[in-house]
Amino acid sequence: MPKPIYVLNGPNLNLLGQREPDIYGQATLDDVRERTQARARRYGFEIEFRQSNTEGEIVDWIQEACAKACALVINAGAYTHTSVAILDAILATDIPCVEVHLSNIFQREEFRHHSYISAACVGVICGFGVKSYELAVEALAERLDAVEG
Ligand code: CA2
Repeated sequence: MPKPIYVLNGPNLNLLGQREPDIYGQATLDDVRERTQARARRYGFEIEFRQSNTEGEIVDWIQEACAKACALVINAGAYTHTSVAILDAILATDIPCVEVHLSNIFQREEFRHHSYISAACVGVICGFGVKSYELAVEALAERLDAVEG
């Protein structure tokens, strides 16, 4: 059994489905978990899905993922645009990381156009709602299969 793919979610994503459905859609974070899990299983992977409103906790989980996960998917929420600590944590791992966003951050306010963490990621997927997570897991699963045969 391969190590799981860690799927980490940042601040306020626990509110999904309850507020701002015009931007983030109707799906709840539980729906995101279920759809991402189902997609990963198709490729023979399990996921470890978490959400935190605390920057330090996310850093701790990235460090944990380095030892316990085969890959990382991260929606760092607003920390995407502010956090050198999360960038450094991802840079310190040797597992592939994909940055995801529900919304198309480039269609939104200027301050959302810059991501600190993209530089540490193998790819970035945004604008497809929950599907962004499914696409990330799919891309990682295919990449891991290609690397490990
Ligand atoms: O589009 C994304 O996935 C974001 O990472 C979401 C973040 C935002 O700061 C990024 O710029 C783009 C915000 C997550 C907040 O989620 C909410 C969900 C429902 C209601 C209120 C906030």
